[in-house]
Amino acid sequence: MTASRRHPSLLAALAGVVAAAVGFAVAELVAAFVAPGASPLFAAGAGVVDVVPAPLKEWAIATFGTADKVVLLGTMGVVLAAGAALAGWLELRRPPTGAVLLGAVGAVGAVVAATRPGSSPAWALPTLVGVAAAVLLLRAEVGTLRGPAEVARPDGAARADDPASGAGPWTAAGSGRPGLDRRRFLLVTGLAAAAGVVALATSRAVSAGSRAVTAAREALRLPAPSVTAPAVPAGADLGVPGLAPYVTPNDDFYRIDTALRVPQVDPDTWTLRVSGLVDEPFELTLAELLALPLVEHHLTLTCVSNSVGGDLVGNALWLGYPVRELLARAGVQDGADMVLSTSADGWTASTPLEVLQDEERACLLAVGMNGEPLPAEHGFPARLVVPGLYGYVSATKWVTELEVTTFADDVAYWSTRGWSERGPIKLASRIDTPRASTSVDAGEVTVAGVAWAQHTGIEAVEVRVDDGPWETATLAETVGPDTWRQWSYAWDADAGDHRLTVRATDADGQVQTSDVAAPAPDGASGWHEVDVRVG
Ligand SMILES: Nc1nc2c(c(=O)[nH]1)N[C@H]1C(S)=C(S)[C@@H](COP(=O)(O)O)O[C@H]1N2
Ligand SMILES: [Mo]
Repeated sequence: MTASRRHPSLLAALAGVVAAAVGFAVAELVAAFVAPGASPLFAAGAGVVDVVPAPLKEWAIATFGTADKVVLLGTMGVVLAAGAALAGWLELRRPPTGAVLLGAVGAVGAVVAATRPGSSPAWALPTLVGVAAAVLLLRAEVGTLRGPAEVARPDGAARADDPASGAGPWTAAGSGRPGLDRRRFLLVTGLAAAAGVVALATSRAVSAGSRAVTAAREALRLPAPSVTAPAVPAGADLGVPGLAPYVTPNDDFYRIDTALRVPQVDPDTWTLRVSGLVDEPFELTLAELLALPLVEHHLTLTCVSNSVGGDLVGNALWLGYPVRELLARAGVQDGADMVLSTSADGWTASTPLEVLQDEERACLLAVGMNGEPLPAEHGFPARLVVPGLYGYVSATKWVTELEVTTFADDVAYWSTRGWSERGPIKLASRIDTPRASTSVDAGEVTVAGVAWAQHTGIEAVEVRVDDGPWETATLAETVGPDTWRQWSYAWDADAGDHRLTVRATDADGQVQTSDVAAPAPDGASGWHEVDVRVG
């Protein structure tokens, strides 16, 4: 007796997993040719992202931070592997139910892939080919497991010598000779797995699209700004260890979006369309955009999902063209009050028209971030940045369209999922050092952090130790009201457990509220507190 005689169920389950994995690899290969976004795991993941209820998504962002995508894909992988194992087992016990199960899941996946925003019917192809491969392989693999013992089954469910069972040519060879089955099984499975690895490697190599975009980005030379940003004053960065730097390096800049795979937008074919309630809709190419007089501006982006004390906030030097000029060129018609911006991957944001038309506000169609073309994750080749509004209602990455419309007529991506349709950034402050739950030596301790009230500006930051009085912190310099501001406070710390609390006051004299609010629906509020032990 071989292992397959004694444990055919286990081997059948393994067969299911291998068949599904090879199917995915084949689908990846087809996707590399059809469209990168059509890769079934990513398309299905994107579909999951869209249907997951908002609270669960918030929980995932809060719990896993920027690892949320890895967790999602990992979870999907585990669920799919379990389903595939079940399909293998079913295929052994009740053929062809396992194959039918695989086919049905694949059909759903194909529909999801083909109906994603920005997809075409062709996007079903990778999944369909992958599923066909998985089904054929599953039948072949499980066929090697069905020996004479199965032939005698009273329900006749699995007659290995019956060609109608579709078990394939290996069955006939294996069925009459116990002992060969297992070797056959391993041969078929091993060959299939090897083919899957080759398919996957080839798909990577063929993913020339993204490599072409990477190369195009590296070759792109940004023009010099016609309006240069004021130099960052030396006193803007206090250089305190543990304190977020005044300007956030691109690699450290937080990333939040719904895209499982970073959209690869070809800068040579990219256009921005300005449409809707305008006299003269028009399209702009990247070459045309780069030929316009560009403006440099420092501004701090913040995500509405940022919790009190959180790090979904970053400050950068942006290079771009004022959106108000684009709107003026198109000629905005009466009655409009909103601009719905759309990205290459079908995401949308609703930004109040008056904000974008404000002469005093540097709302930019940005192409540069800290002196380089936008990194792919941050919207290459072009995105919006708007001082004073949370990213979900303003900062569209990979932007392709600005549609002038009304809040009454159009609703943006997150506003249909429980978030407020308008999102002004709330006044906030954060303690970066000392970190929560750490120990510091008694004596002078530098407490430091950042505070932001984009477009209004920070006027004061105060720190409180335990229930003591509010003490005024020292503010660092800043380039202007659109960025965060560092602060520090020299604390004469005595031994024991202490709680540090921070609050800011904006340039309008508004004191940061102690009212605690969760991020949904329009941003968190409350004071950031840090518990430290002084030893
Ligand atoms: N295309 C697209 N743009 C998007 C998003 C998105 O999901 N898709 N998310 C927005 C949100 S919620 C935020 S906070 C900012 C974050 O920009 P960053 O990733 O460059 O920090 O991008 C905005 N732009
Ligand atoms: Mo966000």
